[in-house]
Amino acid sequence: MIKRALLVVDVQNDFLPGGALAVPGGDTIIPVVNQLLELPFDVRVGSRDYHPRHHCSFASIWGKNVGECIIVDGGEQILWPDHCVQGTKGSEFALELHYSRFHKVVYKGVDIAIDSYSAFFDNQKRRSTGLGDYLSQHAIDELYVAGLATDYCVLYSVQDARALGFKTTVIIDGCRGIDLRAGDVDRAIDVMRDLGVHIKTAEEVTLKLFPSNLLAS
Ligand code: VGL
Ligand code: ZN
Repeated sequence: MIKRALLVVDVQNDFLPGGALAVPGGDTIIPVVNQLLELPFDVRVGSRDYHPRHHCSFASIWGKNVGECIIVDGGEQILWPDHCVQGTKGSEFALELHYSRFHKVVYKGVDIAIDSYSAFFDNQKRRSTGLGDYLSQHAIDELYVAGLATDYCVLYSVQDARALGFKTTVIIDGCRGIDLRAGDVDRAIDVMRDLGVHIKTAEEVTLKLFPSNLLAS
């Protein structure tokens, strides 16, 4: 039997319209993701971006502008507004998200000195979140990914998933991107396709994997 996992990346208040690092249309994926969360994937995992108050990815701590790129500890770092600070409302899962359906939640960006876009590893590949081990323990073959943002945390998570050998599908109507530079989302999708990632809609995935669920809804 092929075992399949659903990974929902960073559907948190700060990434929704009105949040500190709002992803345009970020809220529109919630009904799609909630439908996916009803499906009988072998495991359903959520990730949370979860930064300490003075995290190195925040423009505010460097006295620089949001969107600037600097070198931190030898690596490039795009500077963001303060977002997903540990213990704040902005860091919580979106209220309407059916997060009680997650079997596991992984936290990323928790180290003050290094950012982590991927739900698997930080940007310098120094520390793992435990997601890879968790999926291996459950003998997962295939990973289905939705969430925010297509051109950052979804892209980086999917790159690591491929590197770890998971057959990977991005559920495109369950994702929205930032497009800091116009075309970033389209480029991210091209990069993922080149890695052999399948790009599918929620309906296509549901029909293929769980046809009886589609008829029932
Ligand atoms: C993200 C920028 C900074 C994301 C997180 O979830 O895509 N983007 N931190
Ligand atoms: Zn972040």
